[in-house]
Amino acid sequence: MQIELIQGDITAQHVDAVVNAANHRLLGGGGVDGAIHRAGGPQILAECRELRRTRFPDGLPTGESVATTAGRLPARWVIHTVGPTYATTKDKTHLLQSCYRTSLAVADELGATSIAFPLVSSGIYRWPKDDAIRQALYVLRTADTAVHTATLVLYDEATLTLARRVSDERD
Ligand code: AR6
Repeated sequence: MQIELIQGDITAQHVDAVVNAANHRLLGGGGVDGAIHRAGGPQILAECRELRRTRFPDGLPTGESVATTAGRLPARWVIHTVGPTYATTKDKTHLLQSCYRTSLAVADELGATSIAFPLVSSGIYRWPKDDAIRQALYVLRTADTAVHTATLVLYDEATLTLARRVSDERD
């Protein structure tokens, strides 16, 4: 799988599937979640409500992912995932990794071959950006998936610079 690091807005990505940094309720929020629902229109929220009613009455668990169509976005699907909130007292790394892993599994089920991820948990959920990038790259580099291209979309230039630095760490 090819991994690309770019600076940009997740809602503008021309890929099969964009990932939403959602929450358990699946009913919208701030950050990426707000941007996706604003740009994608009411169809996405209607499908999220239906998912809550049918498959996830108690909400989508942390680390899990589920797809809807993408409304007015250029992508075909939105894959909603729930990142962990950061806590110094508890290591939730496996849950953050799980967001990327389960999103790729959903992409495979959909037949999506290109996917764009935001830096899950690194905004409102306060995960340190360098480690959020490290965990994302670890999963993307080791994933067993039919996805051809994964784009990690960094919101600002400083985060893109950081991502390039973290990406070079391994050698
Ligand atoms: N495109 C790409 N990246 C973005 C965009 C955008 N349009 N907007 C923000 N970012 P966050 P989380 C970056 O807070 O930490 C919501 O209320 C941002 O700078 O969107 O997982 C949900 O409903 C940061 O680096 O997601 C949940 O309640 C990264 O995307 C909660 O926030 C993720 O920031 C989830 O918090």
